[in-house]
Amino acid sequence: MAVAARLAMGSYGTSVPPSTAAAHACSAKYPTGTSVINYSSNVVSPYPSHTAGAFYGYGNESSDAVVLPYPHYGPGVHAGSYAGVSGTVIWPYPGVPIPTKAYGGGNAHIYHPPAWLPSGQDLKPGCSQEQQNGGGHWGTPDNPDLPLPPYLQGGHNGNGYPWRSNYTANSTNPYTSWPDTGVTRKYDFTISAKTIAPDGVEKPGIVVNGQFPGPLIEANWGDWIEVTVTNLLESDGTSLHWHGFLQVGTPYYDGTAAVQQCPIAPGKTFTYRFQAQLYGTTWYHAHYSAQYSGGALGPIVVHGPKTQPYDIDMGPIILSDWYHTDYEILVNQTMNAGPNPPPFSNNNLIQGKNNYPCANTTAPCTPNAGLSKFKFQSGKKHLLRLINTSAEGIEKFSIDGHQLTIIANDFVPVVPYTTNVVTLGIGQRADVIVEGIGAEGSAYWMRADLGFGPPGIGCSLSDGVSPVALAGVYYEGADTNTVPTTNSTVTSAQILTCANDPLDVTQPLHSQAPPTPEIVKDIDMEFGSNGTHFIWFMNNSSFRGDYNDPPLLEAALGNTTFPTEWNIYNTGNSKSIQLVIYNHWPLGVHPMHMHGHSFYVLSEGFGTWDGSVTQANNPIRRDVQLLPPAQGTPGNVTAPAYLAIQIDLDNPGSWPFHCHIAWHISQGLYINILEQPDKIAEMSIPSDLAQSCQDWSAFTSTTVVDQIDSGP
Ligand SMILES: [Cu+2]
Repeated sequence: MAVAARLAMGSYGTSVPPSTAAAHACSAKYPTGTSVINYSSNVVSPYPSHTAGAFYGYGNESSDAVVLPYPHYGPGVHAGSYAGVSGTVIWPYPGVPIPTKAYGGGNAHIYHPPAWLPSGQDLKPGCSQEQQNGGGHWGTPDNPDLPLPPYLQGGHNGNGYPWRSNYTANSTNPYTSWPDTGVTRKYDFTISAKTIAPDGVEKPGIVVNGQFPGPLIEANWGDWIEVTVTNLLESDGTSLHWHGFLQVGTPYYDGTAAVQQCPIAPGKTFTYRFQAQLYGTTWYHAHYSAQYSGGALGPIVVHGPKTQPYDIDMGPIILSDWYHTDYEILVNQTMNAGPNPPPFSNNNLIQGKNNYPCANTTAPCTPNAGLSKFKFQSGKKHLLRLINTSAEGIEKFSIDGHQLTIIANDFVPVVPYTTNVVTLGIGQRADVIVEGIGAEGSAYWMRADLGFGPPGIGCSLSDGVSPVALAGVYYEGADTNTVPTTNSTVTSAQILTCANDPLDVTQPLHSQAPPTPEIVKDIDMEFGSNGTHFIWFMNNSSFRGDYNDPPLLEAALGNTTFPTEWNIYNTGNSKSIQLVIYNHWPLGVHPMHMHGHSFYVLSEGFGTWDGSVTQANNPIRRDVQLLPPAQGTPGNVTAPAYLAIQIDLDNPGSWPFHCHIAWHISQGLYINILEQPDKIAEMSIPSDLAQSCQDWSAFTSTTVVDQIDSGP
């Protein structure tokens, strides 16, 4: 009997969800594929150290001939060297040409790179905020700064801070004690389908409150956050996950469909309520199939102790790769990958915006749709809260001429360190302080680069047309339509380093040594065919969930016997587990994410882990870490890559551990840690969980849900 029936209660309404798709167009339509403008300015590479014409495929600007970056590569394995970066191009799809295009595409010369401006145009946007992003304020120059003093009103203010001053970044163990302010921050969200044009190209998006990116959730450390989510999609379920939150005591509100809850049925509402037990920068996103890649995501800021001085909190900066195709089509393509390649992204966005060279698409496209803009102040310190919300890509973030001081990775404040480029895998965050070194009236480029390069050398699967997102940084007095003319000092070698910074570069501010683990578990990660599809296997089992039967709710009923394909690792009452993940596939970097925990990163490397720990008395902690590809080539792997992590098992629940590449979740690169099931069975589960399963069960009894992927 399904879990919904056994948790049965309440009745199912019959309301029909309204259609939210609306007619939509930006102001200035460009006749795509026509009108070649004679453009005589020099086309410059976005990175000076790239050889124009070689790496990014700049052609002879006086003719139409724009060459592919590596036209001689057919299927197979090739050694290559690009502007000082050498590596192996791996293309395992026989008979299929590498679908990578030249930077700017075939008509690159009619746009002024790097921002794809038609000749003579400045940065006055061609789209309204409503047309481009469905409303909201992300990326506009008046994008509000966050409050000073750096926390919200409400709570125990008598002692100076709402979370009381005896809770600090250095001395408080953030995983065992946190304040309770008694304040609840309430939000109402709808999830709906809507045509948006983040880069000027219209596409069917999935949006939160009509916007992409969705609205900001803001709270103080120790506050409660309550979000009421209504699903306005016509025929799809949904759920929202609150990335990085511990959810101690509320594991049923973690928001993973088919794991902790049934999906929210069309027309139905579900209320999440959880405490901000950690503080810093994070995001929420749909955790139902690859829905978030269509836009169902937004940022979260939890104000906590200020660990370093800064003057202005610029708020979240959301970085994401972007696809011009609807997410369900991309998931279908992914699930049929193997003989065919997986999807390649079409663009990259900062705050949900970038321009696009419209001649490369047949979809309605507005050139110079509008870049994001940020106002800086000379001599001031700016806090930037970077978040990689991509479906597939690694983001390399920089601001021309500026140094970036990292003060937190994910939800973990760290001893500050300075760099000129920040690397973020999907789901990773970095809080960085940037000194306002610019003069009054000056303008600089901010860049987010997908680390574009040939497969096996590049960091992301971009089609190559527009792998760099641009935004303008304007100092006081500057005209915010000015086109910056600055260059990047980030080198090709840095851009094509597809890994997090070395483990010994930083240390958590709150020092913690991992205990001797009670459980040590190796997980072998393989890519291969199950007979019909090419998918991922974790210890020979590819995850596939059941939307009608979440294991957390089964555990709450005392049942701990599960189908093999749910990939459940029951750790019983053990206190800690060491997971050593061995990646045996030589293509692609995997951002491995754990729910309900920040994990210790013990070690990373190739071959077999020898048990040595980097910074053993205080290893880095975070909730996502990049796992590199195996060494060698398909069919001839010479050494697996490994990532050794450790988790304190102090949080009863069913916690996903998975790769955060949306397509890899679909393909089953996913396990669940079932932690302290005895305690889960003693929890009282709020009745809205059962109601949600009843609603989903009723919906699926009349509508066949085509579960084309693993589920969550
Ligand atoms: Cu992956």
